[in-house]
Amino acid sequence: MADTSSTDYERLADRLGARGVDVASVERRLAEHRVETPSWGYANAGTRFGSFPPEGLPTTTFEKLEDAAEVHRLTGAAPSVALHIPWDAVDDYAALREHATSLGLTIGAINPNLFQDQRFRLGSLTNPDVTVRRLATDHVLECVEIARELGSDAISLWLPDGTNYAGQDTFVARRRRLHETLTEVYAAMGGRDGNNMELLVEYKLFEPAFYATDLADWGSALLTAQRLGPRAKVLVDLGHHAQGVNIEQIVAFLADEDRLGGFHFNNRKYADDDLIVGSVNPFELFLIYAELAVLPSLPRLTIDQAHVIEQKIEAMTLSVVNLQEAFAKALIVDRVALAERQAAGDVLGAHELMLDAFRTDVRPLCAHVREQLGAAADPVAAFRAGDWWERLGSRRSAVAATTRGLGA
Ligand code: LRH
Ligand code: MN
Repeated sequence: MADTSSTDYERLADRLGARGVDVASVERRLAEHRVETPSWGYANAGTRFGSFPPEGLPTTTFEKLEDAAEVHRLTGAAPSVALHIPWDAVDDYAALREHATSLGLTIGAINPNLFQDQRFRLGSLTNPDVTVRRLATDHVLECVEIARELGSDAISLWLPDGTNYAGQDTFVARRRRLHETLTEVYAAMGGRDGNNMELLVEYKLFEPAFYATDLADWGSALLTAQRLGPRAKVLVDLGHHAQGVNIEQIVAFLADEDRLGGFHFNNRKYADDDLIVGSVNPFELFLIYAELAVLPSLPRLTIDQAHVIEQKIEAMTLSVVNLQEAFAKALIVDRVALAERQAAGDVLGAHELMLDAFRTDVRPLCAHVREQLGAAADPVAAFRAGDWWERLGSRRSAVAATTRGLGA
């Protein structure tokens, strides 16, 4: 990223001010913008065709938090980390919570894992076998207890359940089983010691099921959330839609129903590719933020990516920067002129106002806000020039080498 000096910032602030933008309020909202990074984004990730674990990979949840703290240090906007159970299970959750606090982090949403246990072959919370449903429900209830121990206020539930062949099971029977098991989970999340934990219901069009997925789209997730109660909301993963689906419209509708619980930000060209958010379709990301910018408050903004070949901390840092820039562009849309042109039926006039904002280079503004937060003007350059390897990476790889018996 070019060196965005203070003069670039002043020039941009003047131009925006001249355009009627309240720059101070834009900076305030940018400074409040908070992203949750996923513990699994720092760990080894691959495709079914393989993985390429780099040197210095974190191997414990404690180490994953250290890398997350690096991203927060660089961007000033990533103070919480989502965990996945059992991938991040530890013996002492109080110690983990302490470690997070010592790193200036909090624990975000807790993600149960209903897709790896062999007993979930025919489903987890929807499985025809009541003993398997019991098992799956108990796993989610265990995650609720873990969330309490870690001070987390959300369970982020992705249901992989579905079928692979017509006739394998009955759609409505599965749906009834899901509502029965989720009702128990929802009840267990509420009320005690006043913390009202939120249940985030994540839908996905397909995979691992390839005929029917029980929560395949926003509609089925919304109906399920509405049936459970006000603390159940829908989570939008950008990689979980059919090609051509208008995600920003889904976001607007869910927010209008007060059921927009959060996001799993990433990007895709083909299917659930889990690439860096904004790396394939930055205009779509801008349009999603254009819907968020008019809301009284932002929902949970979590990244959910798999960094298979790229340096994981740099990838996460660039992702947070892309989200900051998308929000900044959305905040400078001339809403007054937009409403006028929409009312006047000035189709392209309205569209061009969106393009004006999207085409504005907001990097000096984001750099300025990050510096105000005590973070790096250019986080990616700061990481590349930084000493993460000396401080953390090299130590881990030395430990890994000895444990691999490769010696120094
Ligand atoms: C499923 C998913 C879900 C996670 C997993 C890591 O595709 O998006 O959110 O649990 O990825
Ligand atoms: Mn996801």
